[in-house]
Amino acid sequence: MGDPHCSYKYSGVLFEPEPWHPLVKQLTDRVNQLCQTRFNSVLLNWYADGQQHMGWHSDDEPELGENPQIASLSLGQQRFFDLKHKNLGTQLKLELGHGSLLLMAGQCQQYWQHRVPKMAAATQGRINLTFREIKQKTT
Ligand SMILES: O=C(O)CCC(=O)C(=O)O
Repeated sequence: MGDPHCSYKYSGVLFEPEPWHPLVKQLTDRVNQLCQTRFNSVLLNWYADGQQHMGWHSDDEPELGENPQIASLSLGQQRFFDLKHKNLGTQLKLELGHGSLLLMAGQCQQYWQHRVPKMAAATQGRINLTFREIKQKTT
C-alpha cells in the first residue's frame, strides 16, 4: 500500500501500490511520528506459520535512495530476525515479538543482509509491515 506514485520493485516484480487502508494509514502516520520519518509506502507480509520464511536480502532497491530508513512492525507470532554483515560474516539474531518495531537505518542495507528463518516451533501466523520511503523520480 502507498501513495499513488510509489511503485516498488521487490524480488524482481514491479508492484503498484494499493490505496491506503485507513487503519494502515493510521499506523503509518504513528510510525512516522515515532521515527521522525516520511514513510509513504508499506509492504505487508503474511507468514501463515513457521514454515514460511524470507531469505537473505538487503532492501537496497534504487527507488529507496542511499542509506534508506526502513521500519518493521511485527504482529502475531514471535519470529527471529537474523542480520549478517556482507563482508565480515558477523551474524546477529533478534527476536521480533508481537507489537515490536524495528528501525533499520544508516548503512544497514549497504553492509548487512537480513532474513526471517524457518522456525519449527512457530505454529501461529504473523503479519509484518515494512515501511519505506519511495523517492519521487526527478526525471
Ligand atoms: O518479516 C520481516 O520481519 C522482514 C520482512 C522483510 O525483510 C522485507 O519485507 O524486506
